[in-house]
Amino acid sequence: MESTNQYDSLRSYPGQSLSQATKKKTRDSVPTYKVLMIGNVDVGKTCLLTRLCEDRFPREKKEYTLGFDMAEKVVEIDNEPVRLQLWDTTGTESYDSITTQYYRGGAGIILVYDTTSMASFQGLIRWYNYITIHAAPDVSLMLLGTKIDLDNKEVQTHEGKQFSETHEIPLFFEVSAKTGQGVRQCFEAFLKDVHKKANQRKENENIKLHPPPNRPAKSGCC
Ligand SMILES: Nc1nc2c(ncn2[C@@H]2O[C@H](COP(=O)(O)OP(=O)(O)OP(=O)(O)O)[C@@H](O)[C@H]2O)c(=O)[nH]1
Ligand SMILES: [Mg+2]
Repeated sequence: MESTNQYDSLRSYPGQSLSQATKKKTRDSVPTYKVLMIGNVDVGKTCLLTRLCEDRFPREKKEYTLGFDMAEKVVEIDNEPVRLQLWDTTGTESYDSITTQYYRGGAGIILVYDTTSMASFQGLIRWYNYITIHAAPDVSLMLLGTKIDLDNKEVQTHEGKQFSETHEIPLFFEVSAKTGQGVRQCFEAFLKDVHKKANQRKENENIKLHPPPNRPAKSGCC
C-alpha cells in the first residue's frame, strides 16, 4: 500500500483524488499560485478556506483571524498539477497598514462579501481600491457572495453581478462554506483563469528573451 506520508502536502478538491501522474509530478515541481482572500470581518473567509482545504465547516466558536493565515493545496487544472497557496487575512481595519507586502506576488485575489450583510457588500469598494493600489494590473479577480444557506439575504444576486461587471471582475459566484455549495466550482474556475494568465505571461517572456529571427528581406521587385 502507498505510504500517505510522502503525499502529506497533497490535497485535491473535496471528493476528487489526484492522479498518480500528478502525485509523481508534485514531488518535483509544480507552479505555485499565491491567492489572497480579502473582505470585511465575518464575511466567512476562514470558513471558505477550511471548506476548500479540509472539506469541513468549523463548528467551534468563531475565531478572528489574527493577521494572516495560509494553506496550501495541490489540485489539477486540465490534468496539470498546480499548487494553490491560499492566503487568508483578517478584515479588521487595524491591519490595513501591512497590506502592501501581503499583495506582493499575488497571482489572484478573491473579494468576499456576505450575502446577508449589506454593510459587507458596501465595504467591497474599500477592498477593491486596495487592489487597484497594491496588486499587479493583470491579477486574476473573483467576487464571492457567501452564506447562501441562510434565509435573510440582504444583497441580491443581480447586485453582486452588477458590482463584478462594473469593476471588471470576470468571475462572480454565490457560495456557502457551510453546505459547500459552489465552493469547488468557483475555485476551479478561478484557478483556470490564474493558470491561463501565468502561461500567457511565460509565453510573452519567452518571446522577449528569444524573439523570432528576422525574416530575410524580400529580394526582387514585388
Ligand atoms: N450560515 C453560514 N455561516 C457562515 C458561513 N461562512 C461563515 N459563516 C459564519 O460566519 C462567521 C464568520 O466566519 P469567518 O470565516 O470566521 O469570517 P472571516 O471573514 O474569516 O472573519 P475575520 O477573520 O474576522 O476577518 C462565523 O460565525 C461562521 O460560522 C456560511 O457559509 N454559512
Ligand atoms: Mg478569518
